[in-house]
Amino acid sequence: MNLNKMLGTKYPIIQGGMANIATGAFVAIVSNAGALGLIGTGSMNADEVREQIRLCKSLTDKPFGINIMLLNPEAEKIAQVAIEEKVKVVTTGAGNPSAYIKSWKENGIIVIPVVSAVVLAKRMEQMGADAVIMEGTEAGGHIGEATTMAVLPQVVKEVNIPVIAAGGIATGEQMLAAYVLGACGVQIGTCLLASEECPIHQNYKDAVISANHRDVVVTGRINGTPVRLIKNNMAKNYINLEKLGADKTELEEFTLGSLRKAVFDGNIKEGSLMAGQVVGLVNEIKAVKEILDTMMQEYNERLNQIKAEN
Ligand code: TUI
Repeated sequence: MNLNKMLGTKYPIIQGGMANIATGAFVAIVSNAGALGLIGTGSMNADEVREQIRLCKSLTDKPFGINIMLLNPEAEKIAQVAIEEKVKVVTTGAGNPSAYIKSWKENGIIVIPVVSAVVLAKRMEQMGADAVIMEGTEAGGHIGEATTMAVLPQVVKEVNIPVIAAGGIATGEQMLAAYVLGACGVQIGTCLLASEECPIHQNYKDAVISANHRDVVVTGRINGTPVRLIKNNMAKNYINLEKLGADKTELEEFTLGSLRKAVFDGNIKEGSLMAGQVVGLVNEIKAVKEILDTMMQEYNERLNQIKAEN
């Protein structure tokens, strides 16, 4: 499957719908640069989502979508806003979107759930999803257990819909690897944090640029909401709270509240600096367009090099 044909994009690249980060304005920049931007509706309410969709429409005539984080209590209302606002693409995360897929499809929306295991990918295919994004545990934010390398090909083998790879992808070489494993496109997040246009605090960007892969850790392994982020005071406190038996809701609120501290206040000690294991490859701030163009150029160069050498 050609993802550009399915989505109407220039590049088969989707920008992850990062909560509190991927605003309508940022998404328009990403879509104008050739990828599919996704508004990260995270913990927004339905009115805020509508506002961001309208803002994005006013800034681009290129295709874009929204990501619905299913732990959001407003998820059902946001699912309806997507229909009312005629959003082209909906992706979902952190849960099972089965209840909404039929009505999205009846309204002509392209539905692409994010999954982190083969079983959910199969269920999404049965429910009528157009494609799935297989997100490996290398990713930043809320994650599953499976790696991109080991489980992406298992998803490709088990479903007949297109599979997009996420988690561990920041370069054209990694994108090519995902294609070799059967993906027809990639979703990226961490490398876009280090863009000039990304609306996060400069301190967050600086932390991403200076971090290496051992600086990211996973909180929430005990309570069942694993989140990958850059290690700091907050992460250490969280892991301690967990060990003391804090309940899941308390910890989820703690994480979402601290994401805002990182994104808006630049509080790198107490904020939740969500990022994936690829941070070690992200070492400078570039324009979104340059990040995307470079990725495609690397992809083509490595592909040609492999062909020439064999
Ligand atoms: O959703 C993400 N990444 C996120 S969401 C987020 S906001 C948040 N903050 C604190 C706690 C929770 C969320 C930050 N990063 N990625 C997509 C993703 N979806 N990864 C894993 C999953 C997933 C997990 C379980 C998808 C489906 C699923 O289904 C469980 C079921 O019901 O079968």
